[in-house]
Amino acid sequence: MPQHKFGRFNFPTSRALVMGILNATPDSFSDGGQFAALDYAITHAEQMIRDGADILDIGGESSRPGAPPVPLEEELRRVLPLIFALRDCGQAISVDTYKPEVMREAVLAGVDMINDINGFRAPGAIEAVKDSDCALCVMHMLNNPTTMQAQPEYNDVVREVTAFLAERIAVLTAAGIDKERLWIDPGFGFGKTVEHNYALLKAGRQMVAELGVPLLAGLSRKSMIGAVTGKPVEQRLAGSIGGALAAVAHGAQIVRVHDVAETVDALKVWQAAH
Ligand code: 9MG
Repeated sequence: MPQHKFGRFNFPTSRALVMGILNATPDSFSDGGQFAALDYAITHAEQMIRDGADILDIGGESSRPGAPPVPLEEELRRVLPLIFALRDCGQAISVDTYKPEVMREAVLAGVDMINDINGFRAPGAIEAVKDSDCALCVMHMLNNPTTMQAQPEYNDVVREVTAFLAERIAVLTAAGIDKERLWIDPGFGFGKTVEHNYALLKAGRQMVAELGVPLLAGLSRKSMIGAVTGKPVEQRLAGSIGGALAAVAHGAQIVRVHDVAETVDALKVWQAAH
């Protein structure tokens, strides 16, 4: 049976996987401090596991447009205790970071995926992950989180994003990284208008066929959902489930979501109907 090698795990290719978003950003815990934030994140992770998440994606820095960068030491302080608390939880652990030093520590701590919104472009990023067996998610982003949404422009968004991903795959494999470890992600909302996002969503299968690498899609609660539904971020559950199913219909093998229980149920019904 064909499988995705994913760090310590082998996942079937016969169904889409659900990656639950686990924020280690203690914004709402300024009073309770670090331990309250850690406790809350662990409780949230345990709930996502009960809800059927295949992968937990731990992130210590928000990538929302305009979000301030987090210093290295602070990101490590947020992320590492969570990795240690969760690495033996039975599900795969991914770390969302673009910092090579965080990648190194995460790899040493035994995570299964590094999810880099910067496509492993930072100096030292490739060296940090090269000798591990982690899966690597290579995402496209135009510019950086501070500037990415300032009038993004492409002549042909699908062609340009595909070319970027092809170049990153070539660089990573030339460095000795097995192509089987790689995942591609068009980076919905990262330097794209609503039209760009939907053009990329519809081009999922074409990108997978062209690049020969499986696709991870993250649309959950994003503005591309709000633009179509007219709903604010806290009312985007149904739209996000629609987006997750659309992404899978267009070839995604992992969907990165906030609402794990609802997405897992929707995908079970989807799967039963195929
Ligand atoms: C961290 N992060 C936020 N949005 C994301 C997306 O769409 N894909 C990936 N891989 N990571 C994301």
